[in-house]
Amino acid sequence: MLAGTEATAIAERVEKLRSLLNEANYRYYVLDAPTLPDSEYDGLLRELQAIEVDHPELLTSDSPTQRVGAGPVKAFAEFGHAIPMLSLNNAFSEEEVAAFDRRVREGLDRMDAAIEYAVEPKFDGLAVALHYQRGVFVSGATRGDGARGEDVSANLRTIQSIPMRLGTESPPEWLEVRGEVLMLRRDFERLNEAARSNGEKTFVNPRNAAAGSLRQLDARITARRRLSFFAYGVGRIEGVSLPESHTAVMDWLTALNLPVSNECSAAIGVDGLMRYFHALGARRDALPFDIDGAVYKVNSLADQAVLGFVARAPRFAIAHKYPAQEEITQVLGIDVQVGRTGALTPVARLKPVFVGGVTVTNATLHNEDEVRRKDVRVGDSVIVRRAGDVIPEVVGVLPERRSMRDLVTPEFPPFSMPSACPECGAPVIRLEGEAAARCSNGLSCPAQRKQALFHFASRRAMDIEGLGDKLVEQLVENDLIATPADLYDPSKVNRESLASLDRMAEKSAENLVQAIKDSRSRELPRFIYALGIRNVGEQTAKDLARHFGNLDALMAADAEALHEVPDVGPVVAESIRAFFSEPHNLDVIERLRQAHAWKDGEARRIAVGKLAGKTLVVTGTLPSLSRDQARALIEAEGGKAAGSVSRKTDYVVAGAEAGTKLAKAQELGIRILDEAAFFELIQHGDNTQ
Ligand code: D41
Repeated sequence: MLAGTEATAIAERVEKLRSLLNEANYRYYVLDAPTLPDSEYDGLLRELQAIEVDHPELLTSDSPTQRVGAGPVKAFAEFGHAIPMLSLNNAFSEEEVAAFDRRVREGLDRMDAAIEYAVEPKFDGLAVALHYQRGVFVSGATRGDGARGEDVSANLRTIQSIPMRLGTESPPEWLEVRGEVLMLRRDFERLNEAARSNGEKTFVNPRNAAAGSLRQLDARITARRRLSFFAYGVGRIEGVSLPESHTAVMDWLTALNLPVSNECSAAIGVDGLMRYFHALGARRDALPFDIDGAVYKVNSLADQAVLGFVARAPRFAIAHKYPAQEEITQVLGIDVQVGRTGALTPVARLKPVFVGGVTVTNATLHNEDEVRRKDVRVGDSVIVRRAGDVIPEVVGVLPERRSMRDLVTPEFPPFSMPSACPECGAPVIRLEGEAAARCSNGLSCPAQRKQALFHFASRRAMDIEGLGDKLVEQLVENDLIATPADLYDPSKVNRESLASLDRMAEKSAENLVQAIKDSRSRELPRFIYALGIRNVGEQTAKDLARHFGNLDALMAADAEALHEVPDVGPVVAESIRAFFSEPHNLDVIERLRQAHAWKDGEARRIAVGKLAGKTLVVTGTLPSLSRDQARALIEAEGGKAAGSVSRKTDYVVAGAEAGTKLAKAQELGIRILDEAAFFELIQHGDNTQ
């Protein structure tokens, strides 16, 4: 036993350390605004750990040292919810939202009123309840079936944004906070990255990763997984009275240091709900976490009480869902497609499934390693994802369904890449360090020839209207054309030869001849892009055209000259050099030159404009300009609008919700402009240097 004064001093130090660490944690994980350097945090934590080891009587369950996770348990204890955790009814359309609003107005007998709603994201995670007794976290549980869940207190303690003590001097006797546990996308990527490099199985999406991590019997594993929590309501409450509205409750929880998403807001009437729904939907892909809809709640708690419940869902709330971005379907077969550059892409043929707003029948499997890693086989049940306008992909298989399948059909072998090109039979090669296996036959492979031609004619390249994939296929298969230059050869492509093709009326033949004519003298950037040089996309094509001014200068450029172009690194430079070393390509270009297929610049473009020679990156949402508009302004002033921040960047124009690009700019000490400063720069140039 210690002498009284010394014991008091130690206890006070422990208290002090805990409150410093809790505060630092809160600032780091909830406010996203760290104030204490990591090294100091670690020092304080170690000091606290040392005292707790020497004085075990001072150890408490809410100590910051307890977040590392307790040892494994055999099973979770059952946890009965004092107040049942209800479920939410869903709406999938504006009509269903309007019907919900009508039922609310009827239920409140205020048919002509515009109702105020609290609006919030529908987090795609797991519902949990956190219990605080006199401000200290005492237990927490999953929702389970709503009446009883699992006691996952030890796991919840490891979630850094969940306070172990509420941020108040006068805590309520009891507070049950309800919310959603999820994994941020960046933490999910990091977790899968680590799993991949260790040859372990990856998670198919952040939701599964969050569920798998929270329900670990060994909380030390949960601690390493980095989960997040957002509050969306309260349950059992004692010793305090709630404010009058849901939004005020959320503000109160915020003041208690609980994490509340800043996407939470209020809206009036169906119009207000729909505006929120669309605005949130537009930002959906840019949010740091997955959501599957928006949740609307009658804001007045008194009105909520009047409305009450039907069955197990409240009448005062509804979840308005976005079209699902992921669905389960079955793999009917795995094809291998040959792309423009000869890359072989395995593609899953799927039982048709409605996902992300369209019916999907094919999904990319990216490359050989991806198929192997996910071990996708014919007959498997798979999760297909289509987010935004991205090509649908297979994110993973549901292995538990494979064992069921094995009972009825024989096992399918693991996928392997063919050794010969499925289109031309040439050997398939895979260079060291490359993910893609390729057909070695170049433009002698009809598939590559078709893709090259299709790309050449595409809208953002030479823009030859009417020359789609079906027509290109016929032209190549009937040996009318083999290269883009043949398009401009009237002895090959003319009204008669075109009209002889299947499903080609005279009028459309005439239109195509005209469209080919119209495509002559396209500007250099389009032409460079149309050539289909590996690793040269639209932006790089623009950069090259701007830098070299004409095609001859580009063709003559050695690696060193190419490196002077912003954003051109060794890989791109090598692709360009390889392309222009190929005799076949030189021959085609010469014929295109004679056909006047493009308009060359006179010489290197003279740098003019307020931003000449400057590289800018636009990130986040600007108050009035769209990102494309900002880019256009930069280019009009002779500047370069780059996609990523590097040491070559001169300015970063940052709007709301700017993320990693802004952080990187700050790290590199790059000048950061808001929209107003950007306008100032465009109008008056940089006056500060
Ligand atoms: O983000 C969510 N997933 C969310 C779920 C939310 N924002 N609010 C919710 N509100 C409720 C009520 C209105 C019943 C308190 C919910 C859920 N419930 C919920 N989560 C899982 C089942 C129900």
